[in-house]
Amino acid sequence: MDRRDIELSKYLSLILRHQPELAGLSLDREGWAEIEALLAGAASRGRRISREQLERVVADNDKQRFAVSPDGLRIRAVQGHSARDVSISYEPQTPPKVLYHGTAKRFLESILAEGLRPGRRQHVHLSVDTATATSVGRRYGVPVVLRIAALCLHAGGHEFYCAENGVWLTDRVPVEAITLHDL
Ligand code: HQG
Repeated sequence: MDRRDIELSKYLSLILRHQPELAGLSLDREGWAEIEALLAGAASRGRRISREQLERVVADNDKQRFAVSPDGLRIRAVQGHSARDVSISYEPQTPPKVLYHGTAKRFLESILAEGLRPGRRQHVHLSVDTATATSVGRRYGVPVVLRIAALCLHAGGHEFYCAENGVWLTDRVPVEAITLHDL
């Protein structure tokens, strides 16, 4: 993706995960927005987006962050929301034995005291591989990767969901299920 497409991806993440009102939109419970309304709302605020560019950013997105409805009329972010109106009905799934969470070293003390919490988002985000977790952690400082005993948690009653783009979600992770993964 070129610089302009990356910039649009960031704008779509902002609107479709966090602050739809910035484009005059509201999202439904499943996170969907009308594409026409999104393009019109953005245009009226001085941001011109062509349908072609939007489709390219959805298709070429490195993390496949967005999905278009089968009828081509609506768009949503597949995970990562903080918007309160959104509550996507993810299907609970059995996770792999181990999942990873990338964070910054400076958060470690707090995480090892109280476990992983969703923060402003609706879920704790987990990945199947350490490379993704490392890059997620790097966004906030010196990265550390935590190994999460996902299958044990699941057996103990914790629900896990897998978003369309392969990111795993859960409500919280207690300290007992966390070990440090050596990078
Ligand atoms: C940390 C990216 C202190 C947590 C990624 C994280 C992901 C605690 C931060 C998605 C804590 C929240 C989400 C505790 C958790 N004490 N710190 N008890 N519990 N934290 O951005 O997981 O590129 O809301 O470790 O791929 O970093 O945007 O979550 O550092 O899927 O599409 O609190 O964002 O995707 O930060 O990232 P975030 P995240 P995109």
